[in-house]
Amino acid sequence: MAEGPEPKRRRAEAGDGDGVAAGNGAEAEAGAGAGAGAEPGPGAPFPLSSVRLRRLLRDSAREKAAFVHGGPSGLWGDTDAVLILEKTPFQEEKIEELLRKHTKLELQMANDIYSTYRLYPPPELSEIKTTVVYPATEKHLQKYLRQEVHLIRESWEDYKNITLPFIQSQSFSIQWVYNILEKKAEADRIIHENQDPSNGFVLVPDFKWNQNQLYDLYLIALVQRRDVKSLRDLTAEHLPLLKNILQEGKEAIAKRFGVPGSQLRIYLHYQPSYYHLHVHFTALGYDAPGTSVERAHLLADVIDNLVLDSSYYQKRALTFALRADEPLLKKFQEAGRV
Ligand code: M7G
Repeated sequence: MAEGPEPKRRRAEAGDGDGVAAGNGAEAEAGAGAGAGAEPGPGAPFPLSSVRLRRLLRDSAREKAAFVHGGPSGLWGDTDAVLILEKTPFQEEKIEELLRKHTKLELQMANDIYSTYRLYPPPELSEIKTTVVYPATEKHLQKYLRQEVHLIRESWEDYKNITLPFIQSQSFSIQWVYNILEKKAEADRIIHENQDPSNGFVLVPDFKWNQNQLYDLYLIALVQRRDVKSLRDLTAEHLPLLKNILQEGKEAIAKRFGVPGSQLRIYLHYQPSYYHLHVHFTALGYDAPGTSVERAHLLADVIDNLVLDSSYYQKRALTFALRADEPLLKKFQEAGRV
């Protein structure tokens, strides 16, 4: 990872109890330390302390994260919530402080030159990044539930006959995207903006990244235009837009964070979760979720493919994985395509 300016720390992300809500959309990113019993509504911190655990959807020792199905009680009613609890990466400049200021140290074992300990950090060095989706829909619960997956090979005909009608009836709300484009949410987080209605986009930190360290840098570019759902819609008409994202996105990240374009992985997901075209920018050295070959398509390759053939993505088959109980898998099974 390149050396660069330290990412700016936002107050709410530092866990000071000053929760942030992501506008009026159904999905909000909330800060920690919310007090129980706060009035519900846009901007009110989510009452984390009153959440009852309904189910552990998934946990991951590698990601050091737990995905929890919970429900707040009291004023917030009985609606479902998804909580993502995630231990944050170490920050180099905090390591000495961690060693110096630990509240307790327990020796676990000692053998020859080796010893292991349990070190308990002080509260300010033991942040847990907490993401709240509230109210959460059944689709959110399914998204985070651990399940078997199946690989689909979707032809263009499959897309038109099975996938497109399905996403038109079912897709996730993209209100959060419109909130960003209209500056109703996350306006203070915008890293770069091109306001052209056809070829412009907004670059913001992905809500998976707390911006405290560059190791797991993650930003997304959301296009201004609202008529492009996914990779499948792209033609040569969109080349100026895609080239702007690639070029200006790299420049903005180099300028703000000091990470050069050669250390960025810039890609689209197929299938995405949200059908409003967006591009992921992640640090090359970070094994970000969703970078597997069956989901990630490098933006530079997408551009080259469209230069070669404007209808490339309306011709070729695309592969992706679906979880066992996703309704789209059922549609492919009913059509005899799995
Ligand atoms: P995707 O490929 O549609 O789906 O990417 P995925 O979530 O399965 O990867 C959408 C991206 O948008 C993901 O990287 C999310 O972490 C990110 N994202 C989702 N929401 C609801 C928000 C939000 O409210 N704010 C920001 N900044 N990023 C979000």
